[in-house]
Amino acid sequence: MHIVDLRSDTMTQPTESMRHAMADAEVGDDVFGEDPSINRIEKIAAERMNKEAALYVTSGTMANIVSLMAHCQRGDEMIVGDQAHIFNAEQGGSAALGGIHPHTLPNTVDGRIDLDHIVDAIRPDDAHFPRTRLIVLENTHNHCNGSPLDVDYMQSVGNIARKYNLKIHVDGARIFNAAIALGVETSELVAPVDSVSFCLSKGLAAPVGSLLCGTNEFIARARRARKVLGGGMRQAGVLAAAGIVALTEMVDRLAQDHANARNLAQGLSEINGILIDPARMVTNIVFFEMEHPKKTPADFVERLEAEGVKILQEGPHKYRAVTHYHVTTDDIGFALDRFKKVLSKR
Ligand code: TLP
Repeated sequence: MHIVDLRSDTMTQPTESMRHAMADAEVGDDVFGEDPSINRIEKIAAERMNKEAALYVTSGTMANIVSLMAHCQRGDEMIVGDQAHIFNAEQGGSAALGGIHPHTLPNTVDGRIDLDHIVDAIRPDDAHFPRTRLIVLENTHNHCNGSPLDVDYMQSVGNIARKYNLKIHVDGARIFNAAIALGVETSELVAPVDSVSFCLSKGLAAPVGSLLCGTNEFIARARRARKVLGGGMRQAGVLAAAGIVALTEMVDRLAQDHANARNLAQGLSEINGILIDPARMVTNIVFFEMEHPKKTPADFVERLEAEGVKILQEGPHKYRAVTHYHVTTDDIGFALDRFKKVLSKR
């Protein structure tokens, strides 16, 4: 049976060229700094982001927690959007592992945090308050329709951070999607920030791995945090080898995923009962809701899956579909047909 798996771009499988690169990878003990493939991917990542250094870690979650721990001391506060992955979907690791207090501010529908809200949230020096240390952004913003934050916005937050002596971390799990959607260099997008993490194992199709980039001094602290979290790896170059292919061969094609997502969003907007603003879906993530939730089959997701289309339910009436390397233009037509079929039978 033909399956179109739109649950996440994490469903991507390593490409042939990744599998070959993994088999041929030169490796060493990375805790000793002696894995040539890890050293190479860290160099490539730092260059791509125009930062001094980079650190290879297992996952987006590890990149984020390591970064927060390297920026903040216990009892410090970070300003973070209420829809952020770091706040909602990483087990509260900032508090649980880092002792870092999250100060949440509302995210707008396009993944921003209002600039005035950020300034108002910065704490004065007072023994009652935690110390504001860090601003956290997410680009693209997963739960805000996969929206990219543009260069102007990044610079505006950068200006605030400099004025108040704060640091900025960007959860850039899908930062290349942002750069491609905006038509800018990734390095330009992250120029105003102190650290950026990005994932190899989402739209770029590597099996595992994320990178954290920043100054030499910051990455040295992050390397210590990675070790205490059990993230020191040995001959991990077999993994990095796939990541190098991801960075060199898989970035430019993300534009195709965006085009497919646009078509999916447009098609969904033409189906009776589905609520979506297709103009908002400009990367590979598509969110939609149901106009009449009570009329929606309770087993909507299961019925769709039985028809060969997998999506994720993200709220009582909210659903997510994500395009990626294994979703073709024809698959979008197939998926839209199945949506119509399932919803016409309610
Ligand atoms: N997001 C995943 C899972 O949460 C389900 C997804 O399917 O979207 N930052 C952002 C913005 C993310 O979307 C994710 C993963 C992470 C961090 C965490 O990355 P991993 O899963 O590698 O720890």
